Amino acid sequence: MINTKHNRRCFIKKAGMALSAAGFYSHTVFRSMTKVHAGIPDKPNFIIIFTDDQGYNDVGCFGAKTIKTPRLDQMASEGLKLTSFYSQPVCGPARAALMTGCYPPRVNRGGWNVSSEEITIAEVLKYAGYSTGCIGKWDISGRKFKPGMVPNDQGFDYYFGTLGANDRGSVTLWRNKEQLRKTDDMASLTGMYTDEAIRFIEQSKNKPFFLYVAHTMPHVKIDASEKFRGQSSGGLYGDVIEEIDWNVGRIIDMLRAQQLDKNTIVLFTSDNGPWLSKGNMGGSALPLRNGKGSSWEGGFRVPCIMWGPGWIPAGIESNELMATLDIMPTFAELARVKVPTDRVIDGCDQSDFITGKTSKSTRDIFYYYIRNNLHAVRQGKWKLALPSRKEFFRYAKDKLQVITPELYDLESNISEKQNVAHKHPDIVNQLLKLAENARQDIGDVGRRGKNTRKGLNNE
Ligand SMILES: [Ca+2]
Repeated sequence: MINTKHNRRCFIKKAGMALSAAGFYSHTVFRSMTKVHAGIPDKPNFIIIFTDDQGYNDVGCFGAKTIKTPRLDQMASEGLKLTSFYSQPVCGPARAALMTGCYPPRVNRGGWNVSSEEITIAEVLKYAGYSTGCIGKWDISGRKFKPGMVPNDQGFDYYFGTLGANDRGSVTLWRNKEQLRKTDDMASLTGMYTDEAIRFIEQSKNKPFFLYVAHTMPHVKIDASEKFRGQSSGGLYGDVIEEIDWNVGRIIDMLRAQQLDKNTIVLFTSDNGPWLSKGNMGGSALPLRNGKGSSWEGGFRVPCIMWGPGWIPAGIESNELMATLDIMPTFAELARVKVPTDRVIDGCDQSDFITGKTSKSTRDIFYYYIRNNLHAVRQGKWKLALPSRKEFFRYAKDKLQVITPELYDLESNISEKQNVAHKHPDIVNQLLKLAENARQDIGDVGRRGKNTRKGLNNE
C-alpha cells in the first residue's frame, strides 16, 4: 500500500484556493507576527543560487571526487542537504517552474516563456514587502527582450544579467531594461554576478530581500577565471565549479560580516542535470542514470543545500521529496503571505520541513514531463517509467523508448537499472492511475489538460 498522506495534505491546501484573481492581493491573510527567535525579525531574507547544468555528483558532499567544494560542503554541514530534490530537465522549464511554482506544461508548452499573466515568486514576495533582485541568466522571455516578460516586469525591482543562454560563447548583458554590452568572456561571469549580488544585498539589507542569483556557469561554453584555471583535479569543468563554490562563500561571508546570517535563508541548487554529450566540458550525475534533457533521474534530480542558521537546523540530510515547484509556496509561508489563490499551483508548502518542525516533506508525488509529454511518475520510493514516449529533448543522450511500464525502487536502486514491474503489479496500477490524473489535469501529447492556463495550445 502506498502512503499518500503527505500528498493529500498538499492537495487539501491547493483545493482551498478559491478566491478570484482580483481578490488575490486584497484577500491576502497574514499570520500572526510571532518571532521565531528572540531578536530575529519574523521574515527571513531569501537567496536562491541557481547554477546551470551542474550535475547531482558535482558537489563534494554529493560525491564529487575530483572537484572540491568546501563552502557548499560547509553550508550542508550547517544546514539541510536534500538528496531527492527535483528540478526540471532543461534550462527554460526549470526557471518557469521556479518562478511560477507550476509544472512547465501547465503554464507554457515550451517552458522558455513565462506569460506576464503568471504571478511569480518575486511578485508574491514583493507584495510581502521584500526588495527583489535577479542577477544572471533569465531564460524565460524567449531568450530576448519581451515587454511584460523580462525580470523587471515579473516582480524584480532590480535586474543584472543575460536574458538568454551562452551556447555560442557570448552573452548580452542587461541592467534592468537597458542593454549594456556583449561579452565573450565567459570566465568573468561567476565573479561579476557575485559582485552584483553582494551590491544588491548591501543596498537592500534594511528591509527583507529576495535575491535570485542564476549563474550562467557551468553551462557550455564554460570557462573559469585565471585564479581558478587549472586548479582543480576535474579539468576546466572542475575549475568552474570550484569558482562557483568560492563565490558562494563570498556571499555567506558577507552575510556573516553584516550580521544577516541569522535572518537569511540561502538555497543552493541546479536547474537540471549535467550536459553529458559535452564530454569533459559537462558534469556528472552519478550514480543517477543519464543527465540533462532526460526523464531518468540524472535529468531531473539535482543537488540541493539549504542554509540559514536562524531558520534551518544544522547537519540534516534528508531523502524526502522536494522540488523547485515548492520554493514559491514555502518562501511565501515564511514571508507570511499567501500564494495566488485563483489558479492551480503545483508547489507544496515545505516550510515546516525545511525549518525542522517535522522530518516529513509535504510532497509524495512528482511528475516527469518532457515538454508536454508525461514520461514518468514517482510516488514515495517508487518510480514508474511510462511507455509511448513521443517528445525528447535533443540534449538527452538516451532517447530509448519504454515499451511497457517499468517500475524502479529508487531507495534500493537509485540508478534505475532493475525493472521490478513484474513483482509489484499493484504498485504499477497505482502509479498508472496517478499518471492518468496528471494527464487529465496537466495534459500529455495530443491531450489538453483541463487545468492548464487559458489560451495555451498545449497539445
Ligand atoms: Ca540548464
